[in-house]
Amino acid sequence: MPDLPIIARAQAHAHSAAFRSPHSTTTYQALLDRSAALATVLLAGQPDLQEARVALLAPAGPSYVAAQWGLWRAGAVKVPICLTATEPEWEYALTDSGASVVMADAASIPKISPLCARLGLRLIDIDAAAGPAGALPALTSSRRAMILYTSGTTSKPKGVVTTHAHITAQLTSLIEAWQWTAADRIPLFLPMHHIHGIINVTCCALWAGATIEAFTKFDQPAILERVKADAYTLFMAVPTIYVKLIQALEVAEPSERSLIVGGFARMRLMVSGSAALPASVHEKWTALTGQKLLERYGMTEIGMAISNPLHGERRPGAVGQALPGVEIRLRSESGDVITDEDTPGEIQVRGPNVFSEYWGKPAATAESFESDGWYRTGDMAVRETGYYRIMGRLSVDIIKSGGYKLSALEIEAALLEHPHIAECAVIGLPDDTWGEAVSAAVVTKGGLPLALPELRDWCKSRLSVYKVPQRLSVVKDLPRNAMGKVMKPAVRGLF
Ligand code: MLC
Ligand code: AMP
Repeated sequence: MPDLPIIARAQAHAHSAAFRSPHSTTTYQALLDRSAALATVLLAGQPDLQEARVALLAPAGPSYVAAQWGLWRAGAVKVPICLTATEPEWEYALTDSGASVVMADAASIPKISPLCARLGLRLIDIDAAAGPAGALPALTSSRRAMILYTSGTTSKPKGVVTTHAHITAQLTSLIEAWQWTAADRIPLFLPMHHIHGIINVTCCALWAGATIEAFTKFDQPAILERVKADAYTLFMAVPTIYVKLIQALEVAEPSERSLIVGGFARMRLMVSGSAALPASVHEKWTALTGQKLLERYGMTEIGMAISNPLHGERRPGAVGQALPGVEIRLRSESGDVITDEDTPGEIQVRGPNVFSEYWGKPAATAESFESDGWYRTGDMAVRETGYYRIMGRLSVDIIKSGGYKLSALEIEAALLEHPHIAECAVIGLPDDTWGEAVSAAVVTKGGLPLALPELRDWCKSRLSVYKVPQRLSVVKDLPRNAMGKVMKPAVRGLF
């Protein structure tokens, strides 16, 4: 039985650098060796973990990848969890996925070990676990590989299940479209519990035999130093990061600015995605650096689906055309497939890249597919002279802040636990930096006072910081319709 495709690809580049930092280089062979040792530790004498769920808590870097490959090679399913999540959020992901093991880097061990003890989970320190590599199971690509938690139209996040075959399809489509090669060098600074960081940057780079420079977060000064030194051929980020980079360039000394701009200008490709890139940001970036950003559209459930071309027109405000192997259609509210240009409809997707199920949620899975098998994204788009342009979402309860997808319902449920809050409505308001800013309109009990700084502090023990409201409006009443339901569009007027 051959190895998993991702492992076979790594073996082909055994002696190349997979990761490079100012202090060290990690070859593909070193990652393969570490992952085989970790797989053996995980197996602990069993022949195959048979899709047991193994949570992964670690920053981007060689340890993360060694653990990812190790658990895959042992036959387990990876459940990456957010480094900065709160304990209740970790607990939800661990219990919902039925994880039996947590793999964490040395720095994360003290943070998660009380929870693992309480839930009775085995905890493995990725940086300490070592030993000889034993026999590993033979695996096929139809095995489940990953459960990624994504917020949506339900209060609690849903686990998106992909197999190794789905991941391979997502990767090969991007490798072909953006012509990744072993000569590519890319910085990795995105969170490692979402596909942008996992699939588009890490897995694509390692599939191609390219080299990654990992940062534990978006460390702008350190990254810009490396940009100046021509360290990268590729750059992938969310729109908020381009907004922040534009702000930094605008205030930089002219000599410093020209060094940074030179580094960006010499890259072979710069990509934006995960949220709408305003045409004005696209155009400003081109004016500053000469680079035309390539905007693409994707989603946890489908990987990347639509992209502007590597060669050809990259149109500001548009996301381009279907990626290789991916089928796209627009469907009207009445259920007709739209064939005309300029008529908006819901984006629906079909192909080997599309996930199989929401973990343990057959009803939610069934609802998200049409009866003819197309996945319903919930995003609206229109096709204009051959290119798709995203128009927004069908649900008002989904917010995108700095590239993170958030559920207004999840945030409302948390706010309702606040002792002063009687009613609330959460919406995303347009924001130049974050795309949308989480904004809460609240009615307090008996008119009790409530201020944003205290509310943010209170929320931070319950919600990841990027979900915490950035704007607050204390009101007497929420706008409700005759049925008593809050009218979210009217909530905007309260700010
Ligand atoms: C950080 N903060 C945020 C935030 N990120 N607030 C709202 N929304 C966010 N996204 C908070 C910080 O905690 C801090 O709060 C304050 O804002 C300022 O922080 P900062 O240091 O300026 O921000 P930074 O840490 O640099 O983070 C910004 C960022 C980050 C853009 C780098 O948000 C990020 O990595 N986003 C990418 C998310 C992502 O990968 N999405 C892809 C999902 S997959 P305080 O209170 O401490 O001041 C997907 C599919 C696809 O969407 O198509 O790719
Ligand atoms: P997630 O569920 O976190 O994977 O986020 C996927 C969602 O991000 C999509 O359903 C879109 O709403 C949004 N998205 C991703 N890329 C783009 C883009 N280029 N333009 C607009 N929205 C995008």
